[in-house]
Amino acid sequence: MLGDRRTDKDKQLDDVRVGYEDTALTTDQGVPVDDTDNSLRPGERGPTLMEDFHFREKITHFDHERIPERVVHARGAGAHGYFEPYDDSLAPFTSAQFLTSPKVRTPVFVRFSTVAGSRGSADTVRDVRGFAVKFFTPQGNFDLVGNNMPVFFIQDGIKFPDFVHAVKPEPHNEVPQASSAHDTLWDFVQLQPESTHMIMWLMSDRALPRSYRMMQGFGVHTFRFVDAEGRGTFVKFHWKPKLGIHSLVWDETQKIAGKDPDFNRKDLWEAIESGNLPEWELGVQLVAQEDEHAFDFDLLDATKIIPEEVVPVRPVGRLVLDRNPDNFFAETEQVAFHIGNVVPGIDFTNDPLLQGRLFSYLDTQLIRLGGPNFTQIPINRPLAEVRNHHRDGYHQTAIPRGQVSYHPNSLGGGCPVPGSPGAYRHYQERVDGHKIRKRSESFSDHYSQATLFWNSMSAWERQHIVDAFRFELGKVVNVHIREGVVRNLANVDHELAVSVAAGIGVEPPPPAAPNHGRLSPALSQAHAPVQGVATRKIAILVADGADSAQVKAVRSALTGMGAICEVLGPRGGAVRDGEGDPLPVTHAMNTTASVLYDAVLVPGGQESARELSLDGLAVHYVAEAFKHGKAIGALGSGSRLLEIARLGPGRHPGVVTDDGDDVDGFVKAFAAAVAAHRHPERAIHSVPA
Ligand code: HDE
Repeated sequence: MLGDRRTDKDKQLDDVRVGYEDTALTTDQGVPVDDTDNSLRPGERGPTLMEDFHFREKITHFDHERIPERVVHARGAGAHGYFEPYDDSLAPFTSAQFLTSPKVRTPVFVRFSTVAGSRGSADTVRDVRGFAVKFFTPQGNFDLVGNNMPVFFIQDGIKFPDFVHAVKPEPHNEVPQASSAHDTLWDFVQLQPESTHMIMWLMSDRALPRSYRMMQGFGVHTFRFVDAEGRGTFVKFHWKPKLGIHSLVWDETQKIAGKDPDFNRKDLWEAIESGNLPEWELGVQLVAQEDEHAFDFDLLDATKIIPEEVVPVRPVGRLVLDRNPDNFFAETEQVAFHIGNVVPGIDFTNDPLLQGRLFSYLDTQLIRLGGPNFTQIPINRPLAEVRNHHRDGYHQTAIPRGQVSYHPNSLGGGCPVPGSPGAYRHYQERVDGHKIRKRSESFSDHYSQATLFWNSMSAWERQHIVDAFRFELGKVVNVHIREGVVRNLANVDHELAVSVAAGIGVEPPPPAAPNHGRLSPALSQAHAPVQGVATRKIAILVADGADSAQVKAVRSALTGMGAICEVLGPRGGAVRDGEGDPLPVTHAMNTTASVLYDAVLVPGGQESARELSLDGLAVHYVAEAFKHGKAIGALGSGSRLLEIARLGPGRHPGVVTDDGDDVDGFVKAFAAAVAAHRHPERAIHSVPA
C-alpha cells in the first residue's frame, strides 16, 4: 500500500511484523490449540487443572501485560514519517549528515504527549505538549525531545522531581487528574519565581492545541552544532506547523475531555489515514560561539527564548508524518527517547536543565522497559549498525558471536575498533571552576521575558490568560497561595495582577517594577498566518425537508477545498429531503457535539429549519459554536436556527448567511470565516451555552 514511500525503518520493521490472516490459534510454543474458551477440568463441573498449560500461559501473559507508564508524558500518540533538509546550507555549521544532505529522507518516529496526566487521561487538558522526534540517521539515532512551548518551569534538573510532584495529582488522594488547577502546583509556583515565564505560556492558549498538527515544537535548550573541524555554533531548534498555530478555547477543551477524550490522538490518526499528511518546517536559530554573552539573558537558561526578531529562525527542512503505527504498545508505548542520543555534529551545552535530562532518560528507560537491552526493541533499533562489547541482560535478543567481548583484544582482531573516521567527538570546551552548588547570577531575571510574552499578546489572548489564571487560582483553596501568585504576577505586569486578583477575591498587589514595554510579535498566535480550510471539520445540520441540492453544493465545494464535511441529523441513517428522497447523514447529532467541529452550517428547507429550531440539541450546536468563536453559516430558512439560538442583535464576525440564491458567494465567505479559525472579537458573554 505504501509503495515506494516505504522508509528503511519501515523495511527494518518487516522482520518483526506478525499477521494473523488465515492462521490457526497456537500457544506461545507454537502448539495448535483446540479450545480457548473452556479450561481443562475433571468433569464438566470440576476445578481447573494445573496441567492446563494453555490456560496458565494465557492468564500469566495477561497478568504481565502492563509496564510502568512514563513518569511524565504518559499519554501520547505516535506516527512514522521522514525528515528532509531543503539544502546543504547547514554544512558549514554541523557534520550531521541528515541535516545537510539535500533531499535525503531520514526516517523518523514522532511521539506527541501531554505531561501531567496518566496514560488514560484526556487529550485536551491545559498542559504542555511533548513533541519528541527520533531520527534514524546513517550516523545513529538522534532524538530531539522537545515541547510545544519554548521555555521550561525550572532552570536546573535537580528541581524536576519537586516540580513534577507539585503538578501531578496530590499524593494523599491522587486528585486532580491531568490538571494544574490545584494547590500544590500553585504553591510551588509562588515560591519558585523562575517558573513565571513558563506559567505565562501555560496559562495561554498554547496549552490547548486544536491539533498536534497545528502546534509548534521547540528543542527548548540551547544545543551546539559542531563542524568537521570541531568548531561550535549555538543552536535552538524550532518546528513550525504547515497548518498554522491554532488552539481550542478553555470551555471547549473541558467539554471535549468528556465527549471525546481521544480528540488529539484521533485527529492525528485520521489525518494520516486520509492522506492529509501532517507537516512541519524545521528552523534553527544560530548564534556564533563568540556571541555567547551578547544577550541580556543567559543562553544556558532554559527559562529564556531568543526572540525571533533578534535572531531569525532559518528554515532548514521539513518533517512529514505519513504512516500510523501498526501497534500502539509495540511502537508508541515502547519508543524510548533520550536527549543524550546525539549524532556527530550535534552536542550539548552546559544548560543545567539539559545536563539533568542527560541522566534521567536512560535511567527511566531501564525501569520502564525492563533492562539495558531496550535499544533492541524494534521501534528503538537504529538503522546504523550497532557493534560493541555490551552483553547479556534481560531481553537480549541478539546472538553476539565469537569469543571476544572486551577491548582491547587481539583474539577478535581488535574489533569492533573505536576511533573510526566518522566517530562522535565531543566539542572541546574549556571548563574550570570551583565545585559549588550555586545558580549563576546571569539566571536571576525571572520576569523580563514573562513581561515580553504578555506584552506581545493580542487583546483576546490576554483575556484568555487572565481567565486561565482566574480559573486555576479559583480552584486553589489556600488564600495565601492565591495571594502569593498575584504578588508574583505584579512583577510581570501590574494590570495583569490586578485583573487576576479581581477574579479570585484577593487584594490587588502593590505595583512592582514597571513594565519594560518591549514585545516580540512572533510570540502571538494572532500573527500566525491563516492557512485555508484544509482538514477543518464542518458540521452540516439537517432534518427532514432539508434542501439536499444546497447540501450537496456546499459540501462538494468545501470538500474540494480540503475541508471535512459531516452531515448531522436528528437520527442516524438518513433524513428525507424536500423531495422526499433520502439524504444520508454521517452521524446522529446526539453522538457527537459542536465542540468536535471547527464550524457549523445550516442549509435551507422550511420544514428542516422548523424541526431543527424545535430541537434543543440543534439550537445548542449553533449557540455553542458561536460562543466558542467558530464560523457559522446559514442558507435560506436555515437562518431561523440562528435567531432561535439568540446570538444577539446585529451582524457578527464569522457568521455568514445568504438567502440561498448565491451558494458560490456564500461558500467563499464561509470558507474565509472557517480559515480564520476563530472570531474572538465577538460579544459572547450573554450567550447561554
Ligand atoms: Fe522530559 N522526561 N524531563 N522534558 N520529556 C521524560 O523520559 C526529564 C524536559 C520531554 O514521548 C521522561 O522516557 C527531566 C524538558 C518529552 O516518550 C523522563 C527534566 C523537555 C518527553 C524525563 C525534563 C522535556 C519527556 C519520562 C528536567 C522539553 C516524552 C519518560 C531536567 C524540552 C518523550 C521518559 C516521549 C519524558 C525527565 C525536562 C520533554 C522522566 C529530569 C525541558 C517530550 O526521563
